[in-house]
Amino acid sequence: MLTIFENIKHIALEIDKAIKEEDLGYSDRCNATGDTQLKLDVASDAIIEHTLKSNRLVGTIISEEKEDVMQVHPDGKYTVCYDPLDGSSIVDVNLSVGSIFGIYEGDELSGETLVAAAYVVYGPRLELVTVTRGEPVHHYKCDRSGLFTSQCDIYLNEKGKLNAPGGTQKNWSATHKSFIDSLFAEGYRLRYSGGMVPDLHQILLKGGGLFSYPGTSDKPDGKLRVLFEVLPFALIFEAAGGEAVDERGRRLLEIDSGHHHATSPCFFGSKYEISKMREAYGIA
Ligand code: P6P
Repeated sequence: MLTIFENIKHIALEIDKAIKEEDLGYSDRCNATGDTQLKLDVASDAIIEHTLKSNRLVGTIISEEKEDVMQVHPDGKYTVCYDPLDGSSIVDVNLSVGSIFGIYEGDELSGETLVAAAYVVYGPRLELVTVTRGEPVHHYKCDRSGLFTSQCDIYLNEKGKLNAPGGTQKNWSATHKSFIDSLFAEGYRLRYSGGMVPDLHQILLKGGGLFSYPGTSDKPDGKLRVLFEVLPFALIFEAAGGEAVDERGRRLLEIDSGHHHATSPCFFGSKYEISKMREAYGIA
């Protein structure tokens, strides 16, 4: 496992360089869900594929940017699902973006087989967060020599102050709108950039709050992908002492992951905010 985290450090340095040096324009290709790919999406995907293929522990890789599953090493123990450059559409306005990795044991991909997760933040500083099931959430900052130096482990407070409400507000349910408004009425601060990685990283480092991407009238199953985005952050938030649930209040790590590109409504937060969500949604 650790060598996969070492691979991710190398990937982080390579993609960070690509973001700063390469063309931000669109390619002539679409991804698995029909979005036109940026040249950076394609470059980031290629960097990750090339690097993970060198690791014999990796049996299979699945990219959010590709339809097909890629067999790498037949005796490899892990399947790595990744979103190469999440939020890439905000790179051109110089906002932070990230890469997200879910490391699953075997070929059965679910919250139960997710044994580790990691994300990289490409921001003013290059940062990495990793977790192995049952262990604390580790945080690293990259120094000028390209070394990832360990910071304090990440823990969420019982209650936070930040509210990151995703999705088009005119398409929210009345229940969701009333819940989000109730947090603002309690004095929560709006913190939403449109990049899942920096928005969740901020809540983790600031000790808590709520990130939500609900089912909406235009996207009833939400927008965020289960294998590549939702489950990795669910493992991280639970390891940090928070909760990660769907719109029925079920632990995201226990939902049926469905097909590879399935999405799910998702709520990530400190315990207080998730209890308020359950109350607002009428969940026991
Ligand atoms: P909306 C970026 O496109 C992304 O997949 C996530 O990084 C982000 O949290 C979400 O979509 C933003 O979506 O609909 O709120 O703009």
